[in-house]
Amino acid sequence: MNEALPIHCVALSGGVGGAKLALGLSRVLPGDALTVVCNTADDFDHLGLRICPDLDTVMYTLAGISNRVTGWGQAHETWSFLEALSHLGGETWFRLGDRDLATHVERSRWLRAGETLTEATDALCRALGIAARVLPMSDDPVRTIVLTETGELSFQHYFVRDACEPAVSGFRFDGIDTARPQAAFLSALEDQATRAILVCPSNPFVSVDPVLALDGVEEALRRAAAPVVAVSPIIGGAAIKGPAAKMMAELGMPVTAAGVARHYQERDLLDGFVIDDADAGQAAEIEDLGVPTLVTGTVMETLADRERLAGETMDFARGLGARCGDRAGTSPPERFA
Ligand code: FO1
Repeated sequence: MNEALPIHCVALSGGVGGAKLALGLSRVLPGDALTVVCNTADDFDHLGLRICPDLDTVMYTLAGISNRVTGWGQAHETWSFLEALSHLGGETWFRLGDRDLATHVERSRWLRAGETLTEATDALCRALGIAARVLPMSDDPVRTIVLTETGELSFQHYFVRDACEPAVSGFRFDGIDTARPQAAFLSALEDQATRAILVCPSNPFVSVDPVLALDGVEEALRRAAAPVVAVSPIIGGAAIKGPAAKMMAELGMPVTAAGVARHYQERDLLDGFVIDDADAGQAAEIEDLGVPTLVTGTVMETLADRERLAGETMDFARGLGARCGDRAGTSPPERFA
């Protein structure tokens, strides 16, 4: 990894897989060279508090306080609040730990004071000592509605209360028509200093698609001078965590890394795709989509795994940089020399 080149990276992230790669990126890039844009369509108001799971998973992971077992919430958690709530007959299906609760209370206080979600997130990141810039995809509300065989479900009802059990037939992002992409996010895509735009190994439907659905985002990705590289969340026909594989099967898609590449490439978004060694046999199929493919180890168990995959993905993107100049129809700037 050539440390000399100050590479500004914009990473789109949702869920646990996204946060893992975001951590790797935060370790191989200088603090001010990483912007992590988080899905906010999982957010919901619960017990009078605004809960922002994908922002919190990234913040906790970058701050080194995330719960490695569950993947969400904080480590060394205690549950006195939830216990007391249960005795009062309150809703406890969505488990809020005592430390985690402080984040929801503080964020809700900022929002009630009229601050934007960006400003609240910025304050929380400063308090947690996070060097990378963590942005919500939008300061306007977007809410994923999961269309299932038994009717519509709000995202957290589908994901947590019903444990992803109902078969999905589609998704709707309520608010998407009026929600604006967070301003610094959109300008980072257009910024000449941005040298890589990474789609983390997150759920394509409920973590990445809400971000892409925001007005102007797909267009900005297609127009970007920086290469757009996605890392497959599907390895060997399965997702490491979460319902992505189940959703793909229920939507009648092939549950493969190539299936994910096709999902993004049918919108002409990709300059590169990263798949696991286990799926090396699919590289040709993905290359046939016109998408150069990096085959490497993408399972991130250790911190070293996270750093290695982040470094390899950035190097892969840098190598593609020259190509994206062709895609944009302009000669590639010297920056990737
Ligand atoms: N996921 C669960 O499966 N069960 C929970 O009780 C739960 C609580 C929770 C609390 C705070 C938070 O930020 C996330 C939480 N999650 C829980 C995960 C959350 O539903 C997912 O992380 C995202 O919405 C999808 O990535």
